[in-house]
Amino acid sequence: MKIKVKTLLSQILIIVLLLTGCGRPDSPAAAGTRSNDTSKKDDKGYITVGFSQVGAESDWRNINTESMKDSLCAENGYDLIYDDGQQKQQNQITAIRTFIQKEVDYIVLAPVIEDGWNTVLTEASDAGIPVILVDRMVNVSDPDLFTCWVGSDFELEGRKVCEWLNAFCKANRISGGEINIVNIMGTEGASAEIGRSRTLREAVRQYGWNLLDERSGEFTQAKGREVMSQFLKQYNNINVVYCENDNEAFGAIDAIEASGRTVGTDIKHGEIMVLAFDGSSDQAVEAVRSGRISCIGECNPLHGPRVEKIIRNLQNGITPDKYEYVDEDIFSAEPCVKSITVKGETYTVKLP
Ligand code: GYE
Repeated sequence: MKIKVKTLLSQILIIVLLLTGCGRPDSPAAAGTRSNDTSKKDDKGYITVGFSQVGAESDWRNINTESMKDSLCAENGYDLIYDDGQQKQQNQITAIRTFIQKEVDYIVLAPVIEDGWNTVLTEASDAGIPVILVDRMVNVSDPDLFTCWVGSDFELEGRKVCEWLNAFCKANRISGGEINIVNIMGTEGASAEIGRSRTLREAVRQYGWNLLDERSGEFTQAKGREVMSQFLKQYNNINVVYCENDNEAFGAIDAIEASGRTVGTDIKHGEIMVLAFDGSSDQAVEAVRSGRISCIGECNPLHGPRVEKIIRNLQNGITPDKYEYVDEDIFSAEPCVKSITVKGETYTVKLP
């Protein structure tokens, strides 16, 4: 009899705990919860997200990964499946197919390059899984294959840096024909590479600079160093290097210094000017402040909270903007250029 009372009491306790929601320490916080809930969640109440990241090629990327993991965390109600694509599209396609098999609620994709996504994104769409793009863009036949995109305006970044160089030349009475520039491109076919390279080529035509050569540094420090040492062996008149991210710039600086040259803005007296993008790491901030990198077009990696907000909105039936561009600055310690104007918009040049 005693045992039966005990069993009854424990059954009542279990029912009370279940009704009050206690006794489930692994329950997520209230991300997207609402009464009359039609939003997506797994049995435990978590929103499952598969995130296919490009890789770990740069400081920007590592900060971006941290930001995504911090925002799509268990405390915010997410079960995140993270996959590092190691800069290979095929790995990313495989990851997406695994996410589809696992029936995740959302797929977040940072695509390594723009082309080649039609098939796998059609598979995600057929499975009814929304795809949120972050950072780089895809080039697909039907824009309905993804829900929305959030990232940077890479052409604007490129224009800003080129305008800065043009303003620097004007201020120092350097003619366009005296500029001998090499481009260490990012991963070919990636939105960040396409936008930043395109705007450089436009500025070259517009301002009469000499573009001596362009080669990919794949957004890594090691490749940046390798490409810059090849350039230095091949051309003896380089006075500007346009690096499509910070890490390539660090590698290029190593190569320049190893060849016995110095980096800086005094190109009339043999220095090589280093231009870059991102400005994400302490090392990049230091390089701008000390003048080793003359100008950086900022690229903001902190997309985690933005993606989290998009998912929360979707959970609550709110349609996000199809394209969301983030605001960014331009950094330099060189005092002769205070501001630059691109397409009628003026940007103050800042110290990072
Ligand atoms: O500039 C670079 C990274 O796509 C914006 O990728 C991103 C770029 C960033 O590897 O550092």
